[in-house]
Amino acid sequence: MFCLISTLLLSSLVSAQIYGGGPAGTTAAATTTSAAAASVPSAPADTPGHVNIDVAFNNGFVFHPANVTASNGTLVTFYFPNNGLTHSVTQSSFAAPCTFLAANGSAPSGFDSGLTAGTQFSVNITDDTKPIWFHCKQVDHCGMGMVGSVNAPSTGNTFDSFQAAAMKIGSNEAQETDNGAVTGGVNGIATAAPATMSASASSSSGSGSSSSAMRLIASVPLAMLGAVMVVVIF
Ligand SMILES: *[C@@H]1O[C@H](CO)[C@@H](O)[C@H](O)[C@H]1NC(C)=O
Ligand SMILES: *[C@@H]1O[C@H](CO)[C@@H](O)[C@H](O)[C@H]1NC(C)=O
Ligand SMILES: *[C@@H]1O[C@H](CO)[C@@H](O)[C@H](O)[C@H]1NC(C)=O
Ligand SMILES: *[C@@H]1O[C@H](CO)[C@@H](O)[C@H](O)[C@H]1NC(C)=O
Ligand SMILES: [Cu+2]
Repeated sequence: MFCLISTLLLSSLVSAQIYGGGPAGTTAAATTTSAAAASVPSAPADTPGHVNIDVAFNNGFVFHPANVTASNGTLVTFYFPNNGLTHSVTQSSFAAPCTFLAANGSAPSGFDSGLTAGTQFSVNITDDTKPIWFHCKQVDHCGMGMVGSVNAPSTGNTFDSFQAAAMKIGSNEAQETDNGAVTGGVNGIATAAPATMSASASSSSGSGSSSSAMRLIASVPLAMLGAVMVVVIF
C-alpha cells in the first residue's frame, strides 16, 4: 500500500516535471530545456564591455533585446540558435530597414553575419554617438519586424519607428542575396565571420562560464530524483 502510494506520488511528480504541471515541475522543465540547449548558443547575461543578444528568441522572429545601448569598445554578440532555420544580423539604415547597407563613396559597407545557425557573431562598437540599425535577411523576417538597433535615439528616429517602417514593408520586402559574412561595418566593426560556439568558447568570452556551471549544478537534482525513483520502484 505504502509502496503504491509512493509510486503514484512519484509518477505525479515525474509527470509534473515532464509537462511542467506544477510549480516545482515548471522549474525542472525549464532546467531540462537549458541543459538540453547547452549545445545551442544562448545569450549569457551582459558583463562590462559585453552586450549579448539572442537571435530568434523563443523561436520568435525577433532579436532579444532588440534595442541596446553599447559604448565604444563594447562587443555586441549575437547568439544564433540551431533550430533548423537560419537568420542573419545584417546592417541596414534607418531609411531602408530591410536593405543591406552598401558602401557609398568613402563610406564602407555595413556588417553582415550572413545566414547562419548555431553560431555567434560579434560587433565592436566604434562610434557610440551614432545609431547602428540591423535586420535579419531571411525571407520575410525583416518585414515581420525582425530588426534591431544599437544606440538608437530616444526621440525622432527611434527603434520603434525603425521597426514600424520594417513592418510596413512587410511581405513586399525585397529578397536579399546571401553571400556569406561581411566583416567591417559602420559605427561598429565585425572582425570575424560567425563562429560555432562551444561551451568552452562561451566560457572564454568571460560571461558564459558561471551560467554553464549553474546549468550543470541545476541538472543534478533532476538526476537525483531519477535515481530515487528507480530505487523506490524497483
Ligand atoms: C574593440 O576595438 C577597439 C579598437 O580597435 C579595441 O581596442 C578593443 O579591444 C575592441 N574590443 C574588444 C572587446 O575586442
Ligand atoms: C551616398 O552618400 C551621399 C552623400 O552622403 C548621399 O547623398 C547619397 O544619398 C548616398 N547614397 C545612397 C544610395 O545611400
Ligand atoms: C566614441 O568614438 C567616436 C569615434 O571615435 C567618438 O566620436 C565619440 O566621441 C566616442 N564616444 C565617447 C563617449 O567618447
Ligand atoms: C532604445 O535605446 C536607446 C538607448 O540606446 C534609448 O534611448 C531609446 O529610448 C530606446 N528606444 C526604445 C523604443 O526603447
Ligand atoms: Cu530571421
